[in-house]
Amino acid sequence: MRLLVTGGAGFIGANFVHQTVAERPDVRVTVLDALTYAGNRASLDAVADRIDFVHGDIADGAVVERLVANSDAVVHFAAESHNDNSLADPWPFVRTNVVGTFALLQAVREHDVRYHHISTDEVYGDLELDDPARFTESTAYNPSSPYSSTKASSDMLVRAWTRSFGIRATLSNCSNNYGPFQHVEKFVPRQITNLLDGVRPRLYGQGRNVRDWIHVDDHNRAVWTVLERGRIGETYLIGADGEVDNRTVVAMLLEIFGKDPGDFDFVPDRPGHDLRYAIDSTRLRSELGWEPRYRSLRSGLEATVQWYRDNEKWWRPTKSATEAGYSRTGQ
Ligand code: NAD
Ligand code: TDX
Repeated sequence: MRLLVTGGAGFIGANFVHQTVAERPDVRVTVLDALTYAGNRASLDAVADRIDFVHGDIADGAVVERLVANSDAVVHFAAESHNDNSLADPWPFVRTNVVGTFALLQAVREHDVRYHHISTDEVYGDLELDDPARFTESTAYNPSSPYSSTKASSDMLVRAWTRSFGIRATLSNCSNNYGPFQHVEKFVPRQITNLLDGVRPRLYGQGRNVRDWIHVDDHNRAVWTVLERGRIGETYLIGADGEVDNRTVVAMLLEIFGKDPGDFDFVPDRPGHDLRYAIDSTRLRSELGWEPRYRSLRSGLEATVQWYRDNEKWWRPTKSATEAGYSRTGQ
């Protein structure tokens, strides 16, 4: 099988490529990645001689057409992915997430190639902290941020291309991922690398916002499950029952580092900050038999802390520019 992976030099995409190369010798992987600030060639060093890497833009119709024509399936991870950046400058989000997805859809339509679309639970907006509800595949779309609205837009394009043009597509919407190779702008690696640098973790607002954490390897195993056994045209929510508020995550990290639980700072809140995300992944579990392997956030975080300790060479070059960006908003 020839598999085109967009965004394979990013966090989830790189972990997907590692998992695929390790577990599926019959799959020939080609990565298409623009190597934006979020992409890192070094994330693929360990598999470099077992994959093909193309440095290119998913919004470039000619490149996309050529690569899709030579593939049996596409898994589309490439995106602008950070909410805070989307508030400062939304255009790259519209361009990559909407126009880029459009280019891929046109190509898979033209060449009748199987397509799996990676999306987020943020398309559903947020839930109240005390609401017993969780998101399901039939929850109405209600995105809050420029980032989530462009992801919602791309999901809508996929659904329309499936119905109107009969493309062979599936979608998955996953909750917050953590694990190796995540950019230091994101919550978990930002706090881990701060702690490694002797800097106090920084919580937006009151730190009460809840995210539904899943280890990136569990997400990627679910993606393979849907790619192989998902029903064409269907959406599957991916989540591992990992609801925790941000304060608790920081408390766990402080404990792992042997620090006082009060050793953190509150910083200005994110405008429009979604309160809570929560995934009901019953369809994925009961129809396709997927189960997460990481059962405890605490032990998953311990392993992630160890990865950042062991891989300073990977994250150090991006740390100071990322923190300089945050200092502009006092965050
Ligand atoms: P990331 O920002 O770490 O990586 C994105 C990758 O896409 C980078 O390698 C970047 O260079 C590449 N890219 C960006 N624009 C491109 C373009 N125009 N052409 C080609 N490549 C381009 O993102 P991530 O956290 O790995 O997220 C991957 C996907 O998973 C995204 O679609 C995101 O919406 C989705 N998702 C992420 C999470 C999460 O917790 N991180 C949760 C659910 C869904
Ligand atoms: O320093 C911080 N302090 C803090 O309190 C940072 C960077 C974040 N936060 C909060 C904001 C969120 O409530 O932590 C939570 C997680 O923040 P992010 O890592 O920025 O993730 P989030 O906005 O929840 O979105 C993530 O999950 C869904 C990914 O970035 C998206 O790509 C994905 O779709």
